[in-house]
Amino acid sequence: MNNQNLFVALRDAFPADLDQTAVETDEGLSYSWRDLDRATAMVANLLDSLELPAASRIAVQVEKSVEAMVLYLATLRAGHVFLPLNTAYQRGEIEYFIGNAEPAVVVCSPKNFGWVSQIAFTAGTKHVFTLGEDRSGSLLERAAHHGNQHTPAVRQDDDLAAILYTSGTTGRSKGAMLTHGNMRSNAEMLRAYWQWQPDDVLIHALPIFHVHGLFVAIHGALINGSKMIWMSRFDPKQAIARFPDATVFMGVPTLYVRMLAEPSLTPDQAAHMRLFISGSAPLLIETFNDWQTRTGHTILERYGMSETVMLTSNPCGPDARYGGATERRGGTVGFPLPGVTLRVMEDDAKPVPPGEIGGIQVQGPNVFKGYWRMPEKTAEEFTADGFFKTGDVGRVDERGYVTIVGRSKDLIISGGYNVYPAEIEAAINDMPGVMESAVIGVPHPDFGEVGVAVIIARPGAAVNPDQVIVGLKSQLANFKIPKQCHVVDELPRNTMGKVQKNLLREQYRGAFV
Ligand code: MLC
Ligand code: AMP
Repeated sequence: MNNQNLFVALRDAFPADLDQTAVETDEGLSYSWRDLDRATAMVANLLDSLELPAASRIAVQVEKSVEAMVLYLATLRAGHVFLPLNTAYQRGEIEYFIGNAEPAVVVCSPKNFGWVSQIAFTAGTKHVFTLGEDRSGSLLERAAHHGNQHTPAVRQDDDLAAILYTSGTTGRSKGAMLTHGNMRSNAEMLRAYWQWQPDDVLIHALPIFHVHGLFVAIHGALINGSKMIWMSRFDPKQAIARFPDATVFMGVPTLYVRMLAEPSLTPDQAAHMRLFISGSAPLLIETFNDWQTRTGHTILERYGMSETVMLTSNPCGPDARYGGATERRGGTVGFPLPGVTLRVMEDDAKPVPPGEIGGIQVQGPNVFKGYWRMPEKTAEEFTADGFFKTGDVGRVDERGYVTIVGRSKDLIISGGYNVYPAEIEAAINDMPGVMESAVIGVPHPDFGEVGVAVIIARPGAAVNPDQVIVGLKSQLANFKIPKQCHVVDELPRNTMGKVQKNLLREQYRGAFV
């Protein structure tokens, strides 16, 4: 039977000479393609030895390292389902994800073993391993006893490969179920659309627990047999210093803003680069223009989601579907990718006239299978004719370029991370003395957008904004913490009594810029 396991597609793209360098790290380590093949085999053999049911969830909260990527690939290879977790998540958040996903295996940083293993064992997880960023921990110790040959598990396009938790405007986080077919089709299509070249080298500077760093970047390089320059964390000086050795860079807008602040960013320094890609959050037109001026390169902006991997992209070369268009238009996210159908709808029901604004809906082989164990939520997010409602609001111009103008979901995107105000408000409202709160996103020069909390105290109670921040930090990932907290007498409301967040956004929009 034809094996549609994503790992097989990635492995098939390894270069014939397995001794070439596949990954070079900022610590000066080098991994060959053979190293990746053997290491993924050893970890896959370890997973096989645990005799887990097929498609078990493998939940992973570890610092970025090449071995963490190996664990991801080994999970695919063994036919299980990868569940990446942001290292910023705190106890309550992890408790929810593990309780909801019921992983068979949890892998955490050695320093977190105490509390993470307690949560995992309580939730019924049988195996907890550790993996440090310096290759320490029980995962690799155990894998070292296993063979370095492994036959990939047979998986079909529709089988689950990963679950990515995304928050929502109401209720708890939902696990978006992505299949081998979703990700393979997207990776193969992007390879062609972004015109990956045989000698491309990718600078990998993003975290590997979300779509951008884990799928778009890693799959992009691997499915083209391209080397990666691996940065354990983003440093603008270091990234720019490596431009002469690389050709492709992928980043969220904050990464571009930070590199623009570096005097070393010059056309000469960027001369060897072929392609700069931005996504996960809106790229300001100033950043787009400044990048062009400072480097001579035009950033290619694209748009995607955890639920769909990549949806649209500005052209890399001429796009025959759009009259051979080559222009990368700042402020737009380009064209629907080949195979993706995108439509803009009014009230989720009828198409808007061309150029008009509405809700963006999509369909394609990249669109996820649904939310983990939430059939009602899944049904709510799809239309009767099978389109996924992205929650993004936009328009398509006469030339076919898609522009995102806003979101119907109450969401803040800060430095490329999603922050759902409802989650922060719920945590604030639970604090002593708080009557009500509203969290809004306001412009920020570095993160693009950040959260600001506006709070009303109960009559007679005093709420200390600093205490609110301290309280939130103990419960929530650091990037979710509002950068300012104001205690006020009242919140603006409409006639129905609903808080008018648009007025609050207006009031605080100058807080950081
Ligand atoms: C860090 N901080 C943030 C933040 N990142 N605050 C708001 N938003 C963020 N994104 C805060 C921390 O809480 C901390 O505050 C302080 O900044 C320093 O933390 P740090 O960890 O040292 O920050 P730094 O390393 O500078 O991180 C910034 C960053 C990082 C931009 C490099 O946020 C990042 O890697 N972002 C990329 C996110 C990403 O990959 N998104 C892809 C999603 S996929 P304090 O107070 O604690 O000191 C997706 C789909 C798609 O959206 O289309 O791709
Ligand atoms: P996530 O749930 O983390 O995958 O985030 C997906 C959301 O990020 C999308 O629904 C968009 O709102 C936003 N997004 C991704 N890429 C872009 C982009 N290029 N421009 C504007 N918003 C984007």
